Amino acid sequence: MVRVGDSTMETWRGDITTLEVDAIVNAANSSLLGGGGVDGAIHAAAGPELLEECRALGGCPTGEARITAGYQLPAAHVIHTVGPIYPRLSPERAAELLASCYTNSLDLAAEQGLASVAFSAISTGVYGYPLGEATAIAVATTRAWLEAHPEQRMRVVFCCFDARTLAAYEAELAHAAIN
Ligand code: AR6
Repeated sequence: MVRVGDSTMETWRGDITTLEVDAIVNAANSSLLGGGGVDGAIHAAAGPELLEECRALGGCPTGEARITAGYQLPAAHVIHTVGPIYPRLSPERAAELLASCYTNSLDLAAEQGLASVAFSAISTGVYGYPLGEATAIAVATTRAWLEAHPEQRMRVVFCCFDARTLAAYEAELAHAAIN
């Protein structure tokens, strides 16, 4: 665990749909109407009311975020963010958009008065973002946000579904802890 003022960043390995936090962050697509990967798992576990609420939102541009209730999930809310599709963009533009996903998700969490947020590894699955680069952006952007919002006392969990993702986040957090 890494402390940033009164806030923390930590890793956790497993299925994000089992986490009892104020919000889990979904790696959605711009339709917000569900899909495969973590998005499919979240919709399956939350139940059909989640899709109903998402439908009313009318989509979400890449890099932005929207919040819904968590319905049958142990998490109270779901923050849906749309990561960049890596091969379709320049690496610079992809990096900007991925950082926006983290910043906008944390902004939404703060606006709603939430104190614990678990992120999935946005864009690192079907959307093809190289894991090491995506992890560096996730940790650096979150850390910068926590430093800029010292009053928020946020617990941030990086949910890692597999060993490779966990290893990448562990390395990045170790780096963040000593720098
Ligand atoms: N809990 C936590 N992480 C998970 C879970 C889970 N249950 N299942 C998969 N992951 P991806 P993307 C990890 O492909 O790259 C969808 O179809 C997975 O191992 O879910 O942003 C959407 O609708 C990987 O580390 O998201 C979009 O169309 C991470 O979640 C598109 O995929 C992200 O992989 C979004 O692609």
